[in-house]
Amino acid sequence: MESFPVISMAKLDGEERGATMQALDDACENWGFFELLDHGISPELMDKVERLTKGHYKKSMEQRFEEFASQALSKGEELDAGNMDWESTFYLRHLPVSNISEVPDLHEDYRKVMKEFATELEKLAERLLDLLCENLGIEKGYLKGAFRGSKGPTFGTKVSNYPPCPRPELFKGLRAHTDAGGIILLFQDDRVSGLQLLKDGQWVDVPPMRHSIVVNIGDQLEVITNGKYKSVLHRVVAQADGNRMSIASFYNPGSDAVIYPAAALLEAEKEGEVYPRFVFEDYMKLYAGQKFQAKEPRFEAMKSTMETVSAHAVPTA
Ligand SMILES: O=C(O)CCC(=O)C(=O)O
Ligand SMILES: [Fe+2]
Repeated sequence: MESFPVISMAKLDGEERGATMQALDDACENWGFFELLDHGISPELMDKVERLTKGHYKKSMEQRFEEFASQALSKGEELDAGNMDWESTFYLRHLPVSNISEVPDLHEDYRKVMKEFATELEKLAERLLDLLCENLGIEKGYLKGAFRGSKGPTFGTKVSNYPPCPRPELFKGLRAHTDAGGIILLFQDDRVSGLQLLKDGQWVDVPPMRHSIVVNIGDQLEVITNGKYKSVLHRVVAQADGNRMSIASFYNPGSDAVIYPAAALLEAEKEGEVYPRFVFEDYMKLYAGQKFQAKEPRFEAMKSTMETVSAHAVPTA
């Protein structure tokens, strides 16, 4: 089997640009995932983010998780382990409006560093969207524009720790799902593994690599690219040893952005449209209850929502 795609962004500036763009296109089309090196976010900043995230977990999250864990483990037969995730998380929102100053229990240094990290990730996400446009043969800025809505994109970070699990055969770190949004940038632990994606019916490890950023395609990019790029199922396997840090940042459309396949990517000869047109926030409402289910019925269900929207818009007088 081919190995997991790793792309050095430094090569985009030299004579290897063509081959690198090709590797990026191949990763988006055939893996839905790739790992970026030389992405422009400084190793010093990443080290700081890691140190403060791990410190915050110890200080403010670990005890709560251990209470949850001991309760879960003591439930025995009653336990519905198949519907649980062995993870400790909290969320930060950056766009359209940051909530970092309101999230409780964060040290001032940590707030500052996460803000700085988010700014860097936002730039990287937008740079990547333009590289995708180039590969897709659509106008530069198209994807950023498609995400814009009336208030710009939604951008947020899920900070997770996957603590060691004494019963890894029973619990998942995080159950299999595709991501609902646009493009996802992940800073994952460089020692403790666990993230896997489904490729050709087999679970493949996303290898830990120091100072890399793992990128994956969400459902919205699948719709906009008319399925040329696809969101891919992934999961986190609970580990018996080690605490895995994962900081996943979701660069998503604005809540009122209307999402639909780009006209340039529609295939004229195809009967009927496979992908729907909908308002992003309606998709998220549906996803909230169906995250761990297949995406295809979600796409199907969204097909009726735009008709409802236009029916509301018909003047009644
Ligand atoms: O922790 C990870 O590596 C992935 C997390 C993830 O897939 C998610 O939060 O959607
Ligand atoms: Fe995910």
